[in-house]
Amino acid sequence: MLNTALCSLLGLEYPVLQGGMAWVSEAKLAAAVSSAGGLGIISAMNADGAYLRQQIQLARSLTQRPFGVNVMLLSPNVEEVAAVCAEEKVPVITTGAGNPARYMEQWNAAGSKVIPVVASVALAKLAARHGAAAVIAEGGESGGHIGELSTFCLVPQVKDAVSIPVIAAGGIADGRGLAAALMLGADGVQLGTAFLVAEECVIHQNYKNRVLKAGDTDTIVTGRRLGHPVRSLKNAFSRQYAQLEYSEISNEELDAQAVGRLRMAAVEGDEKQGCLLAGQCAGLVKEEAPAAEIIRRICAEAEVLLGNAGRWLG
Ligand code: TUI
Repeated sequence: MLNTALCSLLGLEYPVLQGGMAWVSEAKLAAAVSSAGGLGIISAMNADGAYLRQQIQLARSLTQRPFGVNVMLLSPNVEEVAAVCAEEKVPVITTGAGNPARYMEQWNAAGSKVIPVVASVALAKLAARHGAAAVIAEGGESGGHIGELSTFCLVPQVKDAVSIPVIAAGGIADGRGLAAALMLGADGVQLGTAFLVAEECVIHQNYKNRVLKAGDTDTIVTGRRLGHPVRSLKNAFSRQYAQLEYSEISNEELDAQAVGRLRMAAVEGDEKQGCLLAGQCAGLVKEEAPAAEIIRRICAEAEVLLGNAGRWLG
């Protein structure tokens, strides 16, 4: 049985978080992950406070276990969403795509455990100073908005810099990844891509099929020109966007190309013109399964690997 500092901090059976992914991480998936003994997370994405409140209430009706909300700090509704998290006393709040310092006092006062996603040692230290309960060190292997460092290099450096638990994210989709993350000093992992194919995940089947079919070189990073690199599966949209980044099109026009593309992929199932966010580990994701099975399989695999690790000694 895997038992880390993260399990006791958050009251989990398994040291596994489900990433907060726009149009993916809805109450149904979050509740399934939490009920299975991991930590499910609802994505507030760019939605307003009313949507988030309804999702929180839905999750509360579906599971007795703790769950989290992910606040995307670039959201136009971030102030409203931050206030709803505090009012609803959400057990865990994760943040992404920015510096959460200005909200942390409010969230800590509400009794929430705040766990920012960090892509650097500097932001990890800052988060710890502002009272973070843990940090998620996310490497650039992950899907969606990414930083510069790889998981392999980021996690141990963050571990050395802070004394709170560290959760590794980016590139982890099986027991080997979980075992390796623990060896790098992590106290748990956050998985995104692996949960795209959970049975409780509401995204369109076309999106799931693209993830299931993906190989090792099927992701691409776009958006560097605008300062927000994003990893997604290669398709007509992402290839065309990559080309436009090197054209003379204005930044405003380039930005406009991306509007509505996540919804197009996740809700409409447009696998050519939608933006299919996924990490480099998509090539490891081979079959649909209930969230509980995904978690149990990955943890069981890691337990075997860690149990056998002594054979390399002496
Ligand atoms: O946030 C994510 N993944 C996301 S957000 C998203 S929506 C979006 N769309 C267009 C542009 C940007 C976002 C899609 N996927 N993951 C967590 C994450 N946070 N990854 C990397 C970071 C990060 C990067 C730099 C966090 C902080 C940071 O530093 C900011 C600072 O101000 O120091």
